[in-house]
Amino acid sequence: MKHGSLAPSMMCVQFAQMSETLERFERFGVEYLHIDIMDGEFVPNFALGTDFCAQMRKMTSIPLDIHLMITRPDLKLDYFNIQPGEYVSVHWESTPHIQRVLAAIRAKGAKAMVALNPATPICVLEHILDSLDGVLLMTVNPGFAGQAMVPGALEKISATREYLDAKGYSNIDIEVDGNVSFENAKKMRAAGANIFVGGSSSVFSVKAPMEENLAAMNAIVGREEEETHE
Ligand code: S6P
Ligand code: MG
Repeated sequence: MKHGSLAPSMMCVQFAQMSETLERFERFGVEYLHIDIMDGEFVPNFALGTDFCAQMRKMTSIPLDIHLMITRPDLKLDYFNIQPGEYVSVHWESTPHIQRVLAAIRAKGAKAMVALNPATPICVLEHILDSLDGVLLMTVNPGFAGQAMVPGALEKISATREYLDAKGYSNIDIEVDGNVSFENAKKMRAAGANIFVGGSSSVFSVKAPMEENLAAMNAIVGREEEETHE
């Protein structure tokens, strides 16, 4: 099985420890920084924004994985100065023009992903398969860190992987976001996920030092120790 990728959720970072944290991520081969953008409308919370993305690009070469939890992302994409090689997820529920915004993301040289809330069925993928680099499956209702995985999340991951493979789209990534704990991540990987958002239940868990959390997640997603350490 091809190894998976880890994308720590930056809304969980201790801002006072930003430099050390990014240095650790680079040392442990973290592949993406997951940036939660919330507008207080699509989700009942505010989180990171455009300036935070700009700061991260200055501080590290790890590509951003921008998760837009905002209404009408098709009208706001240009706010984000999206760079080639970044991942950008837009919620299927957030715009009547999902294909248009996915195409606009690709036109910037970025990877286009559709995000699905837990209750959104996977049949909505049918007519956008050619426009997708990935599917972000929410395994909690979006808005907050620290929630429990919703019932049926693992079955939805398996069903999505089977659906994509059956349609001939094995290349489309499946990212999982929400309570990707050490225990859940193993099950999510077995179900077919390959990008793992690490938040308060794994990378940023206070139960162990961050180095231990990163090493444990790297092992779970299938990255070899020697591949990631200096
Ligand atoms: C939730 C957001 C997520 C969280 C992540 C936190 O709306 O999209 O990216 O930051 O779920 O992880 P955890 O382990 O606290 O659930
Ligand atoms: Mg997220």
